[in-house]
Amino acid sequence: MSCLKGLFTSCLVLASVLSCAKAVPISIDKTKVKLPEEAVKESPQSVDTGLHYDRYLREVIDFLEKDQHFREKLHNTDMEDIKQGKLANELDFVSHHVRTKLDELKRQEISRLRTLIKAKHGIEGGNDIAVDHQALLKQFEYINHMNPHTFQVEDLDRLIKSATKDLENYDKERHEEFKRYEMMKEHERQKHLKTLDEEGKRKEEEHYEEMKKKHADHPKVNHPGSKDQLKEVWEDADGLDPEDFDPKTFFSLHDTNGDGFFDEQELEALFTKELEKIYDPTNEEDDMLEMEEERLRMREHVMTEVDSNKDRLVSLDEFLVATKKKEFLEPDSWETLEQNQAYTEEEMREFEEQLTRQEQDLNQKAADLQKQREELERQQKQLNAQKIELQQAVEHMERLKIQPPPEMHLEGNAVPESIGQNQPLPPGHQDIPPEQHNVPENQQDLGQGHQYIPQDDQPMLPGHNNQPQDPPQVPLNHNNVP
Ligand SMILES: [Ca+2]
Ligand SMILES: [Ca+2]
Repeated sequence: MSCLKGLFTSCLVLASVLSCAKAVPISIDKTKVKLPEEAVKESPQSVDTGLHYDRYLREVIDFLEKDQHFREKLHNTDMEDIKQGKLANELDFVSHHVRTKLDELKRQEISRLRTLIKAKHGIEGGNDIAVDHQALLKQFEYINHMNPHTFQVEDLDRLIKSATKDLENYDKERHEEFKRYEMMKEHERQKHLKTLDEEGKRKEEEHYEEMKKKHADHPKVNHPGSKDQLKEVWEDADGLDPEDFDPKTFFSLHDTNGDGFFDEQELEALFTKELEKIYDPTNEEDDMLEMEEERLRMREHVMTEVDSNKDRLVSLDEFLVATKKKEFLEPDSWETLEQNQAYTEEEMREFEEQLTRQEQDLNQKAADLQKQREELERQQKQLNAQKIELQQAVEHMERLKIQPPPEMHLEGNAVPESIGQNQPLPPGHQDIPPEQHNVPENQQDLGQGHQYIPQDDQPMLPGHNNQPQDPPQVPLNHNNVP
């Protein structure tokens, strides 16, 4: 939310990008400009439409502007025809050099999108799933993906239509986001109230109402775009005599990039003076995000009243026509933002439900994670136990290497006597049923109590003295002790 202002104040319409090849200085408060000369001296900054493909859009327009034929067509085609795709057809007549450049720009843009998709995919953790780049690229409607190597009429047409559509929805999205911000603010307030006792609650509510009242108490706000409003700018910001107010001079003073139009940013800058009457960043009761919403409302209002050809730009002619209307000379009072709640009760209820669902989802995920953690801990314990067993077995083997091995008559599965019943066995050890013991076949039918004595012809282990021991050794196995 905090980036709202930065993001949105840099927004400019496609129309202005198309109409003015020169860049617009954006971050200057035009109401603070004392003399027009100062504004002209400002080094121009890049226009940012706020669209994610802003750079591509601007580069395409910049190159097209270099073509004389196209430039002429661009300036002589009205916005409606541009939207209808008439301008895009002119691409067939631009020079080979410009076409080659556009092909290159498109390839770069596709490559950028691929990188984006890849990065996003990486973040989401799908490492070994094959990515269908072609399918994912299709979501970017402003590019024709059927011919990824060349820029054609279809590409220009898509770019213009997407940018127009996206920009038209831009304000709408801003309003929606602002509404969510306000509802979240109310949600947090209610949540805080619930943590308080009766006395605390009463005090908090009292304070809230007091702040609301304080915020609503401000000097009269002029109707945006009215003579009174512009005259205040003329007098306070431009330092000129109100008696000399002249619309034409006013227009050239505040058309800061000198392109003959008021674009959205130039218009918004005119409202700073009015907004300062309502909002002060040092006041607890003034929310600066609300101020930006108010600025947007003012700009939309003026555009609706003055921009008669709907190209999202106010030409000098449009402006002068507006200054003769009744709304300019005797406007209604302006209803400020706080006079209307940003959301309805129904919207708030839906918002709360949505929050509850999100909370439940989160809780479920937390529970699942806890389960996974417990399972991992259990597996870890098991592994540790196995490790200890293995270690003991290895240590035991080491001891066997140092001690002279006891008499053995088993090959392969011989287990030394010193292994007691309770000692751990090496992993993989299997108890051997008595009948499978490696006793020579001819000895197996001997009666109980018979103890096997190694035969002379059996290989002796080193150090073996070939004498029967007393008591003689029995192949010991922890479950084989009589
Ligand atoms: Ca301008
Ligand atoms: Ca216009």
